[in-house]
Amino acid sequence: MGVDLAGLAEAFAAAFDGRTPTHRVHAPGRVNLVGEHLDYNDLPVLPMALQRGITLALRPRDDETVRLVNLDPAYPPVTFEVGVGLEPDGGGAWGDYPKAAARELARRFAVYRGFDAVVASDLPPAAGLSSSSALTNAVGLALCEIGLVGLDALELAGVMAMAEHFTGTMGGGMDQAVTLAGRRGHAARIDFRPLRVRHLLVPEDWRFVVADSGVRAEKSGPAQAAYNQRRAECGEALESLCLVLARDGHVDELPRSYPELLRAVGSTQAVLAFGEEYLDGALLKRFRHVVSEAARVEEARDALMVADIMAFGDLMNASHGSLRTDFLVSSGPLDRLVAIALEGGAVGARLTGAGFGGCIVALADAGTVDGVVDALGRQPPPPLADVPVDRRVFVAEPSDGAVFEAWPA
Ligand code: NG1
Repeated sequence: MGVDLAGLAEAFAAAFDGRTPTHRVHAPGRVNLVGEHLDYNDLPVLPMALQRGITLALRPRDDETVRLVNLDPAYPPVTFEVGVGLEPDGGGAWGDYPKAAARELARRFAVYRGFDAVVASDLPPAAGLSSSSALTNAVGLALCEIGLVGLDALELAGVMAMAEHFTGTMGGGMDQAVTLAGRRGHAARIDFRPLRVRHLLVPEDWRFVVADSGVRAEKSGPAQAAYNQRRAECGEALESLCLVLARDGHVDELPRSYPELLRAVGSTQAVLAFGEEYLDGALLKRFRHVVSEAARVEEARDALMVADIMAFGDLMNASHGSLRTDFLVSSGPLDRLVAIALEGGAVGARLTGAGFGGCIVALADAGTVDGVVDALGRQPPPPLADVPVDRRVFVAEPSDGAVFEAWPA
């Protein structure tokens, strides 16, 4: 895999009157190792940027027009003017992601200058590897550089996280932060409000294997509604529990976020016990996932720092169980891939990203990783039966965040 730059330059010339690109932008996808559906609850997460992502070959223009030609013919060309009046096309249109970046940057920084670009990707789309954020961030970074807006990676990540709500998905800020600020060889421990990234070295002999289920979790139809519903349920659970705890004098002040609740009550176990006492049904399940997953992120950070691969694997397994039974975002195909990875020798495996489809991530060491890749490769999920193995299973390399640079001569 990887993007062929000569091919991109040729495609650029073919699309834009024989001209040559002047710049390359690359924004990586990401795989989340643990901490799912926590970012929009203001709780820390632990993803890493991938060696695969979105690449743009581009040339700035002197007006506000953006013209994008995607190398994948499934995505028709898109043209728009940078400005505050941009509206989403809806229905999962791929052009909504670049427009999201352009509208937000026009609104906040009065950028106007557009560009022509050819877009290439070596990420599977809608697979929980954050191809949509990679595209939004690549365009956002390009507009900032061309428009001389001096934001650092995390400032831009905060802006892009809000920008992406334009598409209708009320996501958190994980994808934008790791895509822009990831570091080669490291996972990123990301905190929110305020947004902060700490880079944690991934032990040299750990291997994270990504495998695609072939079930697309398009954030346009049901997956978007289900995602937004989960977010709303997490908020409702928090609010109703905090009101009861304040009313009954268990906390001095009304907590207004999950981190505030955890701080006010003092321990994960006590917060979970209050949840069991005062919540029920779907709200209890969503709450239990969020609070227990937050504890797993802390334990996973510790396991990473002392290179305890078995402990990290156990936490991934527990995360998957919680996402399956309490958060209800797994599926038969994802559960099957997790089982295959474990039978193949992985020490842990879980769905990664929002769920509903997409990919799993499994952990193995350097000595056993080939067995895991073989097991996953040998048993393709039915929608991917004819897809080459390197397009559905690969070993993730912790990679750097996005770059904007002169077109390589
Ligand atoms: P993916 O897997 O890319 O759909 C989504 C959200 C994240 C996060 C995860 C679940 C967007 C852009 N991304 O990611 O913020 O909430 O789900 O942990 O909405």
